Amino acid sequence: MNNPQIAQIFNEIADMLELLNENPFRIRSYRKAAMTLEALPHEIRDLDESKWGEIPGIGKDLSAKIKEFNLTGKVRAYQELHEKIPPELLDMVQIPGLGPKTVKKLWDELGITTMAELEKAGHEHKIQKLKGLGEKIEEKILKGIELKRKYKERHGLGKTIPLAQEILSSLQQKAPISKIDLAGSLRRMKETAADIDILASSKDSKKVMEVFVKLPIVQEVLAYGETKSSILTKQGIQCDLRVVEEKSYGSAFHYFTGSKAHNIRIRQLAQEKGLKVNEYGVFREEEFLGGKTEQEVFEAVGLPYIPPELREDRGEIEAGLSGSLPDLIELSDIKGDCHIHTLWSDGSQSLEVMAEAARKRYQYAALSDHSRLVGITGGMDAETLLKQIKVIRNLAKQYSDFTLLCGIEVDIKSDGTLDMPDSALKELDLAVASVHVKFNMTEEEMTARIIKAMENPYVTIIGHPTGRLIGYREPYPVNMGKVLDAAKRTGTFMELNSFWDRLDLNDVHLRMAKEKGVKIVIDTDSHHTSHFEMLKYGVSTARRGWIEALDVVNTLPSKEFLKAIQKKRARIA
Ligand code: DGT
Ligand code: CA
Ligand code: ZN
Repeated sequence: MNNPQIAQIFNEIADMLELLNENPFRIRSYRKAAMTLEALPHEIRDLDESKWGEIPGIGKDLSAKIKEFNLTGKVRAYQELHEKIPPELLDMVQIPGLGPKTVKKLWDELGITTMAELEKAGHEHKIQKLKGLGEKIEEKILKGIELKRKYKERHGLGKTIPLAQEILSSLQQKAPISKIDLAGSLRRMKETAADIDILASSKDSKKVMEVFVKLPIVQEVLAYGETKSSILTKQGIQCDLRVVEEKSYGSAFHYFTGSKAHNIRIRQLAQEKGLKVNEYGVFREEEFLGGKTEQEVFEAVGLPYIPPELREDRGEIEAGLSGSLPDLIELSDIKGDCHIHTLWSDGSQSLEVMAEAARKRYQYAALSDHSRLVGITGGMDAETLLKQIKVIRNLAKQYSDFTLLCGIEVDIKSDGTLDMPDSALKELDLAVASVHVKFNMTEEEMTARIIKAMENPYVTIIGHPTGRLIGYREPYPVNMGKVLDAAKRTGTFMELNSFWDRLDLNDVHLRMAKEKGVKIVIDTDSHHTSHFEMLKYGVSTARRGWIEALDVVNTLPSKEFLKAIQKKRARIA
């Protein structure tokens, strides 16, 4: 049991109650509890059971449900609700443009209970005729269905990595294992994965498999064998476990890490040397030459060790052969963060708490709340910003070992001007400028809009430059080549937003940026102290984009960093 699992159950209960038109107060209490759990900085199971009910937003009734789940792996109330509702309605709730209220309307008035029926009704333009809906929403729903189909069966890092870590540590605790590792696309830190691949070695693989198929997270056992088993977890994510002999561990580890394209290239290199490489080892004819470690595999084909994030056959083999592999950035290289929200806009914790949490991790950080334009985020106008600056500057004085900076996430309006006057922006240390509204522009218009924002001397960084939300919203159309050229010309930095459902810029764009000499800032976009953890996803994505520490501005120590962020203003202003 972990917090996200319980949060998901509570959210689904809330969705189902809403679909059944139940008491809004009850619905709200489930949603609030889910939010609390998602934001909790520690696992609730690590607290004493008697304390669960005291957590604000949980209470007696819901803590009893968590206990039930902890004991039995089930929540009766949840299962009973499931029986009353067609299962696909819950998937529909997740589609942009829909929500429990609209899904209920479609169910009541058009009798829609499946995704296929929903799509058909959309194509027949029946949705737009319902009261309160209309043509735009119908279009959005149809787009959402398509996107959902595209990402069906693929899961983001924020879902897979915590689950994989939980499975790894349960197996380590409960099974007789000598080695265990994450393989597949997750080890390569690809932004989405079809499944979780785990590799282990053991003297007693039978026992390992027995433990694996009985883990409490198992929903269904898909395959059960002595060397390979597969389970479907309660989260709906498949996990494969392979147990191999220790002498083949390295070659199996390399093989199952992939990617397939990379593996094919390695096999070809081996063939050219009269060797054979497969998941069992490196061979000449039938003679076993090695395979205990990945190093032995790479060495056999004349390559240095290639980090997993590069193994996509995007030039890493050539770079390895010519001795020009990049010296990839590491988590510990990051010295600061420029994108942090607080209660001054849509963050869920106070400015003081966020600053203190940032101090624990970084040498410097900028608090950067939203400007006004994004209505729902409760952003700041110029007057509020100036007030906030005073508060931050005052707080900053208290720190001797940490530089607290004043920033903002300012909206780029549809004409490319900013949602804050220069007279206020110039009081800041830096500004992240982002697009949050009016996504439906042509590529030309959007490109011009962002470039116009970069012409402003006070815009230090472009935030989440393509606006995508993985599995939920496609990037807006934008000519990245032109944007990056303008970034270079104006001395504007590009953000790599580390939040697992953004990872924006993506790996391909990052590599383009590097080639053009554009500098990157890796931010967390934290809205809660627990979000600083996102940094690891950002750094892995940077590694997938061949990024080195020297390509990233916030790897600089405080003094050099301050100089770097002042350079653009000094040049243009
Ligand atoms: P995914 O699961 O779609 O996110 O991506 P992967 O890369 O984890 O792919 P998966 O789970 O099908 O297989 C894991 C690794 O096993 C893959 O990266 C490379 C290796 N592999 C699987 N099938 C083949 C194959 O037919 N040929 C070669 N050379 N390698 C394979
Ligand atoms: Ca996989
Ligand atoms: Zn933003």
